[in-house]
Order: sequence, then structure tokens, then C-alpha cells
Amino acid sequence: MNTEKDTIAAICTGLTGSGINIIRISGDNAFDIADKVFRSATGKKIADMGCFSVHYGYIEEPVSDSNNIGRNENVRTIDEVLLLKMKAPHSYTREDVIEIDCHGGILVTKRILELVLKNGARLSEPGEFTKRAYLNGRIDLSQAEAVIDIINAKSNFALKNSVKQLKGQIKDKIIALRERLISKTAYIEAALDDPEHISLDGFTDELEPEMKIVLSELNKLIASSDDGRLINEGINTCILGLPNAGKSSLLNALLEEDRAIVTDIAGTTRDVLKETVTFSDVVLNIIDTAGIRDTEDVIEKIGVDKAKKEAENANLILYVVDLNEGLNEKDCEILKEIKDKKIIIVYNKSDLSSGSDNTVDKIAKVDSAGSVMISSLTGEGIDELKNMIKSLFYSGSITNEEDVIITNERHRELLISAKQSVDNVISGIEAGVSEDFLTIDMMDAYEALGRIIGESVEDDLADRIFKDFCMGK
Ligand SMILES: Nc1nc2c(ncn2[C@@H]2O[C@H](COP(=O)(O)OP(=O)(O)OP(=O)(O)O)[C@@H](O)[C@H]2O)c(=O)[nH]1
Ligand SMILES: [Mg+2]
Repeated sequence: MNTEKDTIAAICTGLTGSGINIIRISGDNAFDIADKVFRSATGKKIADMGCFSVHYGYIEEPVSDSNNIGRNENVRTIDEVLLLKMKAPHSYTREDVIEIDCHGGILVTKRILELVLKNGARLSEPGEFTKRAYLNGRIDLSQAEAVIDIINAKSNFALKNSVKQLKGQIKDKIIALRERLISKTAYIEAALDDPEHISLDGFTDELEPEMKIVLSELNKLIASSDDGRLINEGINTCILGLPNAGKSSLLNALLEEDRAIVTDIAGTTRDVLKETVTFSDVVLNIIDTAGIRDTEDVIEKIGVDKAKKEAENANLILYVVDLNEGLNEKDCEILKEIKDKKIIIVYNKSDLSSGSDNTVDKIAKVDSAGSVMISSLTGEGIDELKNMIKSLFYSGSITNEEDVIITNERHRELLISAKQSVDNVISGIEAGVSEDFLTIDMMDAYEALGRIIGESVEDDLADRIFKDFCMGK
């Protein structure tokens, strides 16, 4: 990625034809370039405008041909716009920034961008505005990553969590943990340098509880990532069961539309069908599969194999059973194969059930996270199923507003690495290892945590993170 201090520009909005589009310019020459393409209705030059101000005017380009339809012979008006001036450091990038709000047509937006580029800006790379915000110290790396997460958020939970991260929730937590590590390391280093005045006698009695606090905080953060990531990215949910149990009907009921084909012919679903279902902050990446049975039908057999594969990769299995048939041996065989997964047994067709005693008899005790009776036909029990899914994944820290929830895999890996180093410190203390050795692991933990917020992060890693951004962000 080009990291020079040149002035960059890009269209920040989706080029789909909309009410308005925004073209952003950032860098030392942003104001000069804006002066060349923008004529304020008041005649003001950019330098005379307030540090943080909005101005009405026109985007104009010079013309030499006779088809000039603009204001006078020398310029052609391309659009009527609003221009926002943000003087450094009071901007997203901490550089001089101009935003041009133009009409939302694809052609007009592209023409304005071309004009801006012709007048000295360079087309930005994906994520380059946010990268500059990071390089110029306005946000740390965890906050920059929160920006992508906000853009990609699929649920209110994911959005809320990303906003907390953008406000610096992870940064603050990491800084506090690093402070505990560095202050103790600094003391040890000072004592080693000046043993006559600073004593390490009994210091490990003080160090051990401190390291145990750090360890417990790290454990909490790592634990939050298990469900946090799933909730952020969506819970991969596989609907499994025997043919005709009502799997496709359940998918339709959750989606509240007739998406999958439903018939009373066993073996209706052949291929896997993927859909996203969202309800009260939960995102399910849901897969309807072919009913599992031994079959000679070549196509159905492929479908059954695919179903088994999808089940292996799922975070949650909704195992559908026809309540009136009850669980049979084949069901138990399948359930045994997937026993390590989070499974909810969904007893379907409750509307056909002939009576509660009869029903209870048919529900065998199987090892699962829970079971629920539903009717995909009438919708009975669907809310109960949704609540069950929610409580299965939203527990402990996930529901506590104050707690930091780790949703980023990079952060999780660094936390695990920091935890291993802190584990080494604690076992080192218990084994009576000398303090100078302990500081090696303390500094390893300190550095791993630093990489979460972007300290001592190599350029290529930062480049990789920002490449995931969209254009203009
Ligand atoms: N009465 C009643 N019928 C249902 C219910 N759910 C599904 N059915 C019926 O059961 C039959 C099978 O439903 P599907 O949803 O196609 O079953 P499936 O498990 O996807 O079947 P395959 O794709 O063949 O494996 C259809 O005739 C549905 O109308 C329910 O809750 N109540
Ligand atoms: Mg089906």
C-alpha cells in the first residue's frame, strides 16, 4: 500500500444510483484541489471558510469547446453540491479533508472524482482513509478493525459490540493489562540495575497475585470470544433429520417465507440450501439438508453425504424429528455421530399430536442441549425454539453490557499467546525461577497485547488488515 503523504480521493458511497453520493479528499493538498473544482455560491475560497463548515456551490471544470452549457464560456458546471471542510486535525484522518456531497447519479459522481484526480489527488486504496486515521494516531488498530466490523455488522448485537470497540473498549482493557505487566517488569529491571537501593526480597509474593489477576482477565476475554465470534459472524446452523421430518418446513417457518420446497415425498430436498435468519440480535447461517437415509438414488446419496459434511462444520444442529413417529434407532445412530455438537432436538408436527401422555412417551432421553416441540405448519413453539437458541449462545459475559467481548480472531490468537506467557510467569514463580527470567515472559505477554492495539505491528500486517476495507473508507 502506498503510504506516502500524498492527497487521496475516493467515492465513499455505493455507486448504485441514490439520492446523494460522497466524494472524499484527504491530505495536504485537499483544500487546493477543492478550490480548483468547487465554486462556492458566496464566492468564498476554501482557506476563508471555517475549520469545520458546510458550503453550497458548484463543481465546475474548464472547457474549451463550444458545447459549454455551464455558467460562462470558460467553465462547465458538472453538479450542484454541498462541500464539507474539515481542517486537520479535526477530521477522520487527522489530515485536511474535503467531502463533496453530490447528486447520486453514477455518471455525475464519476465525473467529479475524475476531475478531483485530474487536479492532483491520487485514487485511494481500500481502507486507506482509515489507515491514515490509524497512522496519524486518531485510532488504534483494534478501533480500525471495529470500523470494518460496523460496516459488516449483521445484527444489533454485532453493531453494538463494534461501536463499543470503536469507542476504545478493547484498547482501554488492553492498556490496563499492559500497565500491570510493565510496572512490575520495570521494578524488576530497576532492582537488577541498582540492587543496593531496590530490593527484590519477597517481591514474587506481590508479583504472583498481580499475574493471577492478569491471567484471570485474559481467561475472561478468551472465553468471551467463543460465543462472541459466533454471534458476530452468525451461528452456522444445520437442520438435520430423517426424510419427511419437516426440516425444510422448519427453515421456511424460521424465514417466514416459502423458500424451500416442501412435499410429503420423502427425499424432497436433494442439495443443501443456505439462508440467513435473523431474530432479536441472533444471526443464524442456516442450512437445510437432505433427509438422512440409506438410498440407492445417486443424487440423493450425494445430498445425504453433503448433509453429514455440513453437520460436521456446524456450530448448532437443529435435529428435526416427526413427533408422531418419535425418535427411532436411525435417529439415535445419527445423533451419536454428532454428539460433540450443540444440538437442539426439534419435535415437529405438534399440531398432529394426539395427546400429551402419548407425546411424552415418544420423547426419548438423548444427550442434547435441549428439546422443543413445534409445529412448522402453525408456528407453534417457534418462538420457544428461538429463545432456546439465544440462551444457548448468549450467556455470561455476552449479556453483560460492561464486559468486553472479543469477536476478532486476530485478537483472540494474541490473547491466547499472552495467556501462555503469563502462565509461564506464574509457574516460574512457583518453581522459584529468578526474576530476570520472569521478565522475559512478562515482556512477551506485554508485546502480544500491544499487537492487538497496533503497537510494534509490522507494516505488512497493517496492510493486510486495511485491505479488507471497502473503497473510500
Ligand atoms: N401437520 C404438519 N405437517 C407438517 C409439519 N411440518 C412439515 N409437515 C409436512 O411434512 C411433509 C414433509 O415436510 P418437509 O418440510 O418437506 O420435510 P423434510 O424433512 O424437508 O423432508 P426431506 O426434504 O424429504 O428430507 C410435508 O408434507 C409437510 O407439509 C407440521 O408442523 N405439521
Ligand atoms: Mg426438505
